[in-house]
Amino acid sequence: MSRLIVVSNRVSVPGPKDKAAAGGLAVALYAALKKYDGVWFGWSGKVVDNVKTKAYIAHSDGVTVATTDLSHEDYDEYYNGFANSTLWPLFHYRTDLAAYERSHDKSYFRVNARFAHGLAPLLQPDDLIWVHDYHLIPCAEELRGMGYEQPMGFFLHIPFPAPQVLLTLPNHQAIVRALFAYDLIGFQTESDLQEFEDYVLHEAGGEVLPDGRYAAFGQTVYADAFPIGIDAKDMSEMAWSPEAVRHHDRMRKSMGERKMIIGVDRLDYTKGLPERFAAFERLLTQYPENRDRVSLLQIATTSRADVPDYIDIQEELQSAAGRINGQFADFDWVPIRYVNRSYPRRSLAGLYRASEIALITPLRDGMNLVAKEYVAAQDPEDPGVLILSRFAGAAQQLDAALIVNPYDSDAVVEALQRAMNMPLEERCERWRQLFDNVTKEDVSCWRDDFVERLRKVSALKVKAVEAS
Ligand code: GDG
Repeated sequence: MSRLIVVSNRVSVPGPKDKAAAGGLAVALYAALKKYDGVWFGWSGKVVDNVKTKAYIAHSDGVTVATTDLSHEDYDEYYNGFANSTLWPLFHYRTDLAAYERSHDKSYFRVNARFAHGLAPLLQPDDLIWVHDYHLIPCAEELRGMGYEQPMGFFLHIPFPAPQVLLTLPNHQAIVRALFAYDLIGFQTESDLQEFEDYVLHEAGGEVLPDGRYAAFGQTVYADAFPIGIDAKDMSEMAWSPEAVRHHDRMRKSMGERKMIIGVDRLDYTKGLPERFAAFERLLTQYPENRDRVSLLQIATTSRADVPDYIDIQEELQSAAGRINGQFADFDWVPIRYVNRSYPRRSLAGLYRASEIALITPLRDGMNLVAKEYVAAQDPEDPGVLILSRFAGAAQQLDAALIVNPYDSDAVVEALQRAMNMPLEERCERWRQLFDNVTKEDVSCWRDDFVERLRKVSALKVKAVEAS
């Protein structure tokens, strides 16, 4: 059996026993690495003065963990620069925020080359390589340039933008060409796949071959949608763990008879938080009976705190929450509980279960795992209502949610009003459909589908080479 090599910007090894500390994705990837005697390669999280190409190696549970550092220049220009200030906003349709610097573009390719050089000595001929996300698109192209022919797959966790948006990126062609060095590209949704296809056909002068491969830049690649899932069983169980029960009870006690709307997001301008606060404010204005009847708990974990746009969004939200609370709060009721910290996963599971409504309204999101976690954590006897943005990848699977356009404040208010008053029977019916999807299409299913498909397409490639 071939080994699995996972390459991602950050390596996130779950603790020896405590699954609850790590996210479902890290646990699922790690489980596969254990099964296939694998290697996890990525950035150590350290920024140092002198970077060595040779990776640091550690072993844990039969998994080889290989990490490399970044220099200060790499961190500024590759990580904060091209990855998080160019590709991230642009792939989320925020051309207004996407900054482009040729020097950052160069650094992006340079760091990818160094990752490839760090990984290369660890590779064996029949390894299967799976690269993750927008930080590392050129990784396979670098490895191919060095003569490595192993099967290589790439999964994009964020949306693939419409061609007209992608064209605003001066080096769009180099980025898409780099994708063609893989054997298989995985997108979150069919819509992302469609945008990729449009680019290949109409911008790269490529074609779709009869066997489904995409051909362009003198190369071919398979591509498909592999919607990522969560470890639903684990999240359902976690919602009844002692820590979850404690948080559930504490929150219910603090609310009395009132209802709670929950939002959990990394503090990021793609998550639609100012628009969410504005919609909640409008709910209190248009339907005053909701005052003193409902609160919004917004947990927003700080991320990328040294990118200026992230500082701006933090300030904007603090001031919006302060203004709305100043206008509507009473001595024993605060409309918005805005919390800038992160909670252990078990606590989060309890808070999900204690909330009657989840308001998940990103302006764009590759998938959105919080929507799925909320569903998994509900009490089947008395489930809450999920309100979900149509621009989250998850909306393409979770259509039994109340699907909203986050730019349409009135529509969000109507959905909130509907959720506040939804009878138990309808809540159960909707939740059952959502839960079935979340459990069936879980993270192991996503992982195994991708790895299996990568195996298949690379076997086809070998056959084609032998036949020629
Ligand atoms: C990217 C794509 C795609 C949040 N606060 C806390 C906490 N979290 C956890 C959530 C969830 C994860 O972080 C966030 O995942 P999302 O999917 O919502 O969003 P991104 O971070 O933007 O992830 C996204 C994903 O990759 C996977 O492909 O779905 O579209 O943007 O698991 O629970 N976890 C803990 N405490 C917190 O306070 N422990």
